Amino acid sequence: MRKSASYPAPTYDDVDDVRLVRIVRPADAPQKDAVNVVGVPFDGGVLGRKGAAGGPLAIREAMSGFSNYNVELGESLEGSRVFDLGDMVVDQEDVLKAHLQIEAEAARCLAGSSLLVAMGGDNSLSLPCIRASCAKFGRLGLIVVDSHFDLRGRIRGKPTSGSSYGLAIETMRELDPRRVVEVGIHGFLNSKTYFEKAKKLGIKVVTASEARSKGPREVAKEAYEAASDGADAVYLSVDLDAVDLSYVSGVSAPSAGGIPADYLFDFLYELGKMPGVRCADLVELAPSLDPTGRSARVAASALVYLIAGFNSRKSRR
Ligand SMILES: [Mn+2]
Repeated sequence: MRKSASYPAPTYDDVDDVRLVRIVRPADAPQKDAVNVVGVPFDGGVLGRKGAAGGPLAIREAMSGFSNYNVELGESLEGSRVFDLGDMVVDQEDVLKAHLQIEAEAARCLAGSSLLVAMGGDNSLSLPCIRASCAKFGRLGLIVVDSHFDLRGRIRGKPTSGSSYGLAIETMRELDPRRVVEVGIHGFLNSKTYFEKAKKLGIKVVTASEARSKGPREVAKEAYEAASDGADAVYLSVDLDAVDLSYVSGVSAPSAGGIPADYLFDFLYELGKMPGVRCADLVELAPSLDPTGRSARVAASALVYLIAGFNSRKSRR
């Protein structure tokens, strides 16, 4: 079940500067040759601080400040096909129940979508969305942007915001860990055990410092090559906590030493162009943890860069 999304009306209308929120259209069902976005207001799986249930609404509100043209990229979104399928209605207490609801709804939203973007919500929602993607596409590649490996097992029998990629690899044969790339790992934020687990599984790890020295375009290209090799589709999972806390403090686990916001934007723009990227999530924005609204602006920008990349795809399935 979903409930429809609402966007704040622009404070002004100028025919020579169409606001982005005039371009995003509400839709009951996923639209073809389009980016479809769907909100997942759920934070029942978060290990740390709650607040991510407010993410989808805050991203929509932040988008109301945007125009449709980017001078640096030379990209216009006027006339592009972007649809908002609304917010999933999910159980807020029972993670297992919520994940079943998310998986079923993600499957419905993926049908016919060229690119589906799930706006979280906590990072636990990546697991049911990856499941739905495996069921739809078959062999999956996975590109993750995150400060953390998120390779934990279940805690007290339940998945958490720190277990999505570990449990996805463990439970889905469609997801070969050699097609998994994790970008943005840094700081005193992970254990040696999980790093060794990543290496043993064959996951490609690109630390934040490696990512910075190579640059976003090169890292996006290499990550896509690895993730799409032998895959039917690529899933892109973006935990906003990979971005340095000077830009993004409104997440459960803000990180010092993360990638800059503009790095994430360029990275997502490049991956948005890649035809194999069919499903993405943007998770962990917890607007109540950042009253300045900066984090929500970064999250909304990240979404728009991904959409702009998609818009310049040559072929859209
Ligand atoms: Mn994380």
